Parts: sequence; C-alpha cells; structure tokens
Amino acid sequence: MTRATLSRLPACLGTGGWLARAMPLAFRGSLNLGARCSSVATAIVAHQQYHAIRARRLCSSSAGGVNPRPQAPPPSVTIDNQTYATDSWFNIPPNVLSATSRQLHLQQDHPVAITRQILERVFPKPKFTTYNTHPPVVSTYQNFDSLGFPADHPGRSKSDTYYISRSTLLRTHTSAHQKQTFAFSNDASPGYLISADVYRRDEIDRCHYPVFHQMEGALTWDRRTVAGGDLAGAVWKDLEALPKHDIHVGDSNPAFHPKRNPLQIGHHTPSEAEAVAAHLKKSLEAMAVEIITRAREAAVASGISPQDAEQEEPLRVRWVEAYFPFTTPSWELEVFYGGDWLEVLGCGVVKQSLLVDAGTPCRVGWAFGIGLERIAMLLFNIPDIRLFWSRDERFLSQFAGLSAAVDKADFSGLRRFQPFSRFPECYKDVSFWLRSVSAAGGNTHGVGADDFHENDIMEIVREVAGDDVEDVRLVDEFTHPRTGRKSLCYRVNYRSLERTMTNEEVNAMHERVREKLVDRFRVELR
Ligand code: FA5
Ligand code: MG
Repeated sequence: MTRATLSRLPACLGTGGWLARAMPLAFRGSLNLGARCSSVATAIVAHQQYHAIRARRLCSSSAGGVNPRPQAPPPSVTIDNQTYATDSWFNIPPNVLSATSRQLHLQQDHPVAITRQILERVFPKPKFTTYNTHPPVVSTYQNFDSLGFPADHPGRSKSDTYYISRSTLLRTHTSAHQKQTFAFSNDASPGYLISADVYRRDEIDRCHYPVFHQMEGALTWDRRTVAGGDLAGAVWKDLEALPKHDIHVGDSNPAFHPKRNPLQIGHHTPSEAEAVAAHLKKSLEAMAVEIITRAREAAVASGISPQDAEQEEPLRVRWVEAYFPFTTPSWELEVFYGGDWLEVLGCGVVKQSLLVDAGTPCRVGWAFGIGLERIAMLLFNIPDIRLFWSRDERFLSQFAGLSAAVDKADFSGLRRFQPFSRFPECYKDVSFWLRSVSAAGGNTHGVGADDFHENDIMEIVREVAGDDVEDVRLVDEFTHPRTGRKSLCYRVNYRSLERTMTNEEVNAMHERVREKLVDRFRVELR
C-alpha cells in the first residue's frame, strides 16, 4: 500500500518557480552566468541561473492569458494514512502524489539515506535531536506565514507549489517545521536536524525533480544560561571546539551589510551576530570537508588515482550572500565540483521574531537547509537525479550494506556509482501558439491566476513520460509583431535510464504531450 492513495483519479490543475525569485536582483549575480552543461555540477549551476532568470510567467493576463481547462479535483486524498479534503486549489498529479510513499531518506542502503546518515554524524546527538518522520502535508501557515513569507511571494503560487487545498500543501522545504521544532529547544538539545521529502513544481533536467529531500539544521544558545550572560563569548568558545580544517574558503562578504544582508538591530549586537555567523559558517565548512573527503575516498576506492581525484575535485568552497525571509544575515555555500560552483545549501541567523513566536524569546541561533540529492550526487558521482527514484537492482545493489557500515563509522565501502549503461536519447520538439484572450473574452479570473507557466509543460511531460524524460528546454520563443501572439517551442529529450525505447513508443508519448497541451491549455499546435 503506498503512502498516498487517491479517492478517485486526480486531475492536475496545472499552472507553474521559487525562493530565488524573491531574491533581490543584485544577489542573483552570485549565480554563475557563464556555466556550461558539461557535467552534473555545471548542469545544476546552469539550472540555478535558468531558474532564477527564466522561470517566469510566459504569458501574462494582460498579454493574453491562457485559461487552463478546469478539471475536477478528487474530493479527498489519503497520504500517510491521513485523509485530506481537497478544494479547487488541488493541483497534485498522480506521479507526485505516489512519491509521498517513497521516503528515500529512510530507505536502508539508499544513497539519500546514506547521505543523511553521514550528515547526522557531523551534527551528532544529543546536541542535535533528529526528526525524520514528519508527514509531508503542512499548512500554508507552517510553510510560509510562520516564516514571514510576504503574501505576494512567488513561492506561494500554484505554479510553484503543490496544493491539496487553499490551506494545505505538500511542503516546499523543511523550514516549514522550524517554528514547531524551535518550541522544543532546550539546553539538553539546543540543536535539531529535520530530514524529509519536499515538493516543488519545477523544470525538468538531470538535477531537478518535483520531489527531492532536504535536511534542515539549527542550533541555538539561551541568553539566560550562557556563562556570565556573555552570549558572543559563549558562541566563540563553542566555535573553538569545532573540528579544524585547512582548506581555503572564499568569503569576501562582511558579517552583515546594512542593505544587502542586515543585522537584526534591536535583537542582536554586532558582536553577537558576528559570533553566531562565524559558528554557523565553521560548522557548515566542516560538513563540506567531510563530504568532499568521503567523495574523494570513494573515488580512490573505485580505482581513480589520488592525484587524479585531487585534480578532478580540488577542495574549494565559498560563501555567497543570500536572502531568505526567515534569516538575516543569510548565505549560501557553494562547492567547486566538476569544474564549476555548485550551491549546496542556504543558511543564516534565525530571525528573532520566529523564536519569539515559537515561545523561546531568549534563544539566539542559526539554521541551514541542505539538498540531500545534491550532496549524494557529489558523494557518489551520480549523474542524474532520476536515478534516485530507480527500483532497478543495478542501481540499488551498488549501495548494499552501506547504511549499517556508516552507522558504525565504517566508510571503507563507499564507492563511486558505476553507470550501468547509457541508452539512446530521442529529441522531439513541440511548437505552439499560446491562446490570446481579449478583454472581451471575459477573463474573469484574478490577474495572473490562470497564466501559462513553464512549469505547466514540465508537469504534462512528467505525467505522460514519467522518468523516461531527461530534460525539457525552451528552444524558441517568438511574438508575432502584428497580432502580439506568442509562440513557444520546447525540445523534449526522451531517454530512459533503464532501457532503449522504441521510436513508436516515443512518438506515442510525444503525441500525448501534444494532445494534453491542447486539451488543458487550448494552445494551437504549429
Ligand atoms: C531553502 O529551501 C531554505 N529553506 C533553506 C534555508 C533553511 C535557509 C534554513 C535558511 C535557513 P533553497 O530553495 O535554496 O532554500 O534550497 C536549499 C537547498 O535545497 C539548495 O541549496 C539545494 O541544495 C537544494 N535544492 C533546491 N532546489 C532543488 C531542486 N529542485 N532539486 C534538488 N535540490 C534542490
Ligand atoms: Mg538556493
């Protein structure tokens, strides 16, 4: 029995991006604009920029919005043995719903679970309590409001988020559990780790999947119990006890910046914020060193010479400024991997308002959120995020026995993933005119509510082709000079990770994609 069952077949009310888009434009410069897609890392970086720059509504209401054909949602869905009533906001396709039962972070010997175990050793009990079984359905309050997301944040839109109803959704990040977890913080366990599945409507490529896994981490200090009431002094003392490393970490940022990355005036003194930030960064650098060290050991154990491994992956790590509604100052950590910079986590000094709301006003601390698949890709050299969802023994057997070994601090069995085969790719284009809607056409929906979003075509392709699609890219965009109508051309790369697909099979899939585009968005195929 899967964790998710539908009371009847669902309809996907797709409309279609996320945190980075709320980021002030100035910060987006940290994304590597010159990235090429020659490796996992470059593909990831390329898609970060792609995400930040391209993920936007392709056709706004004023320019002629498209009303997707409304489809009735199922009356309810059952996830993790809990039944939830749906409403007209329901937009979860069956493939995403069924993924709620997988919980890869808890699956023995799965690379996502092994990665979680390695990270949990970096932030050990009892200082850090682990929470790994939070159900994926949360309220909009938990996912957004409790974290101070403004009402118009793009992450709230149906184009970016999978809703069960107007007030319940599949969490888009593990930060959704911050407030409730801070409420438990005490001196016995001042820190926590939360690992869980998270869900986002997103583009399709080797590094993006609508379901992935995050680990949230946080650590706080209580002003009332630190020695001599000296918070900054206590934090610096704890920092001295962290593991030392000798890698060079690029960090050209000030501890805080009045405009770009402000101090929480009235809550923290400059020296307190500086101490918490320094502790946060050193803790996460230790984590990065651990992962890169294990990745290198795995490469050498797989037959790569230590010199080649060193040359392939020189240890380089850097901090860039970031923005999150629930931390300030904030940063992202990037690791140099496969010839490019790869963002692995976001973090910052927790907004004091959040700790006050959680009933722990005297606590001050930091939090981070890390993408487990990205770390697992680095650790095991896994080239495509779809592989994590494979039930193929040729994939799973490569990690056999590792969960038990890592539990005993035995890392000698870590190896690079050996691709079993590379099956042929098959590119198919689909070009279409977006429907133009005149004002007289009676677009009665709120501005932007029904616009065509790139995530819509991503979702249709996923619905039809499942994991047999490697990536989908916009290859042409054209606005008719006279009519103002917009035409788009997407290139779908069909490629299975497990077998060679026949031409007929791919043609049939592509035809279904075309039909669904017409049926749902009333586009005119070209
Ligand atoms: C967040 O989700 C914040 N909640 C992180 C955070 C937590 C900040 C606590 C401050 C305090 P972001 O959207 O950048 O941030 O995602 C965090 C990490 O998740 C990324 O660095 C990346 O490693 C991973 N990630 C994000 N999107 C994807 C995706 N589509 N596929 C795979 N991994 C992803
Ligand atoms: Mg980010």
